Amino acid sequence: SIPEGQREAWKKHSIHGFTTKEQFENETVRHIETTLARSLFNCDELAAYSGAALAFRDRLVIEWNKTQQRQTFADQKRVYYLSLEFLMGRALDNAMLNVGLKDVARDGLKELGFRIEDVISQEHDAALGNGGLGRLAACFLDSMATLNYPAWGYGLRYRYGIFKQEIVDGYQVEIPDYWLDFNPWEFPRHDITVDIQFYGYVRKEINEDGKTVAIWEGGEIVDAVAFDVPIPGYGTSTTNNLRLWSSKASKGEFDFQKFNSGDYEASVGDQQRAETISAVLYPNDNLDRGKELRLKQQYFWCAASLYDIVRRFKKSKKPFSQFPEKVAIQLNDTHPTLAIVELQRILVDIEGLEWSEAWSIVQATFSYANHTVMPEALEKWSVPLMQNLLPRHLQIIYEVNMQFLQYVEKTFPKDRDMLSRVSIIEESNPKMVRMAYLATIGSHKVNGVAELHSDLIKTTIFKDFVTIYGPDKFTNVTNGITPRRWLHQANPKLSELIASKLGGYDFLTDLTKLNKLENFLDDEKFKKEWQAIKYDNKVRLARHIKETTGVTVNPKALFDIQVKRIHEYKRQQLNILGVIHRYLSIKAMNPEERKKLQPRVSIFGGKAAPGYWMAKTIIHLVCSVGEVVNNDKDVGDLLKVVYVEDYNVSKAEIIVPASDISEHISTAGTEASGTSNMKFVLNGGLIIGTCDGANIEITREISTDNIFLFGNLAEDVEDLRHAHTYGSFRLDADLARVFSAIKSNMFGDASRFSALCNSITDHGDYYLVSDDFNSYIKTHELVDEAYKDQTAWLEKCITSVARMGFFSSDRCIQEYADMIWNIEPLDPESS
Ligand code: Z2T
Repeated sequence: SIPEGQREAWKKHSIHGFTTKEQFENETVRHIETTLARSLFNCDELAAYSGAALAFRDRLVIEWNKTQQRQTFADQKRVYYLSLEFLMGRALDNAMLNVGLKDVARDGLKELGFRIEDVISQEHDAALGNGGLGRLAACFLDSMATLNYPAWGYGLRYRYGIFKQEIVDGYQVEIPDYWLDFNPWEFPRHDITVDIQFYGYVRKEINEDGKTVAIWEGGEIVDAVAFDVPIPGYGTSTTNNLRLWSSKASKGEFDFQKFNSGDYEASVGDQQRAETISAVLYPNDNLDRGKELRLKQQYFWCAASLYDIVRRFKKSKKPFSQFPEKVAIQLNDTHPTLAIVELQRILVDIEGLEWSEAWSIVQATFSYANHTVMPEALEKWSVPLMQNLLPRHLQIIYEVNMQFLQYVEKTFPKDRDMLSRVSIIEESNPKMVRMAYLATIGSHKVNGVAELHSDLIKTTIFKDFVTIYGPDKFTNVTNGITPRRWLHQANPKLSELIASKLGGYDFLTDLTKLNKLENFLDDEKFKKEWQAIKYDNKVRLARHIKETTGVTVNPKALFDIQVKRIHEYKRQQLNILGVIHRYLSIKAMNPEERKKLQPRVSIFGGKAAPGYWMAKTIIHLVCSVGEVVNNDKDVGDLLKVVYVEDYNVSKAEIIVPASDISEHISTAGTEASGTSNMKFVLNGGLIIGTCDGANIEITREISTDNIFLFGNLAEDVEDLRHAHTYGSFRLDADLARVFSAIKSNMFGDASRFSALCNSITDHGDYYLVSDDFNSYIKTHELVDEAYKDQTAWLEKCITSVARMGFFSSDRCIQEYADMIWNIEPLDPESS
């Protein structure tokens, strides 16, 4: 650090960041003219965005540095949130709001000749995630910073995020998402580079103390380079760090030797192979494909993060026995489970701790959140694959397993099958490592993400582990969303209206304060304003739909929205088959009957995993139905069907505030939580949904009067499926009529949809589309009926918003901090 004598000079020049409009304009123009080398003659909206982003970045960096110093000095326990996905979306708007200078920026940009909305929309989404799991991680970062927790995120810096989706002739086309062209929000830390080893072999050696030690040698080294992203809290100066690792060929390695020996091409090849590790996000949501490169990504990221965490701890000179008092590591699903093995390896092989002492430290450090019970999503790695890539880690896994099984055998001597059921190693061909079991055994707490889901994991995938460890190891933390992005940022007018009634914006940091809105249910002016805001939001979405699809939709119609990843379990097929049913009904009506109908716009959006053919077929069916319905003169405004291309976080900020009703209609017991359900209700839309995931708790909070529930219950799903496979499958009569229409080529060549239809009619209807069809249709009729009474509808919406306080990610992080991580906030004002 700088010697005492020179510190005055430093302090004199230390940057403080702008607070006034004047200063903001000054900083923005300075960045445009110098950092970007542009001028007022060639400053377009992108340049204006870049300048404004750099001005705000400067402000964030100042608080970020202070926060890191404060946290180091305070020497409190920190939490590290390990996630392979962080679905951040745009940063500028969020930074403006969180530091409380959006109005300043709006006025400043206006004076410089720009509309703030146009400037904000120049930014490319940071889309390092697939869906709910990645977006949850982003909401958690926002809440951890807002609540002043000393917390770091660790992830991978993918060169390509989730692909961009184009719809071409009604089919999904994937375009690579190269997003790093201009990213002012990341700071390369070339000085923070970690060597990561792969392959090789393990040698046993007797050391000076006569102890046998394992030495992992040979193989290859790849460098992990840190890139840091500042995470500002809302209304606090706390600015936490998200560290993303990027892969690079190691300088000291053989590529260099090849280079020197003249084999330039081979050296470039090695370079590229190393960079491949962090090149691309795997585009699957709720599916495990077991690819070697994915395992490499996981180890690369876990090893770099663990090295970093252990290095930081060692600086404190404390004994490792105190590690769990200073470090909590949260695993976002099983993707980072190798971190458990890596910490055990560091403690035993490198730091020389006894196995059992090390293992106690590991268990006390880690906790694991499960996000699905769907068998095809549970991670398993082939033993031969792991043996080759991570020979020492496989040995450690076998040792952990042996000790665990010995304990189980001793404790439950009568249950002969228990051992094979709970073994980390599945005795298949090839053998497989069951990552969810390893994560459970290596953690002190395991949680599900909504009550139903947490109950389900205890009775299904982790049933035996509840017997072994007792029920207290398993807990529930119901998911939440950040009200900053999902109310204040996405729906500024509604946020402002609420603030005007509640006397300020305190509800943004204590969402339960929304309950006071129920006092205004008789306030006619308030209700009119509320309604007008919803209408404006629908106009905004209608404009977006017109611009991107060419379809004209009437904002006075009921907007019915289903946007989420396309998956059979989420049942977009149920939705579109229901839309076809509606279309056929309209066609069968006379003009008098049609007049009585409630006009609707059915809006779909979401990406299908590139290899998921059934999901792609569902997209094609939606687009094909839209083609026919939208051009049918008989139908007009009564029904429109729209597919919104490339659904992502920034699109969600336009779509979510514009819904009248949204669809959360998964087969009961399949959607662990769902989080968009919370976003829609918080923005004054109602829900049609199944008794699944967080829908159940939303219902409990807002009451059954304010939600449209339908369908079979989770407890009955198994029996229904069983009945299907034993020949009692009955195709619903309305659904049969829909299938006949499809088969008549009404929506184009029916052969394109046969696999989809057959999955229901001939292959067991695993997701119970037919079982739930009638109840779904009937419930949509109730929706139409209810929407006719606009006053009552509006009151349902307002009442629901008032009761959504529970679903803030602040509440959720509070629960993790108190019950799982055992960490305290560090208030920047009180130190
Ligand atoms: C994912 O987005 C979710 C679960 C996964 O299990 C994987 C991915 Cl990529 C391995 C989702 C759940 O489907 C959803 O219900 C939940 O709300 C979300 O995670 C966050 O918990």
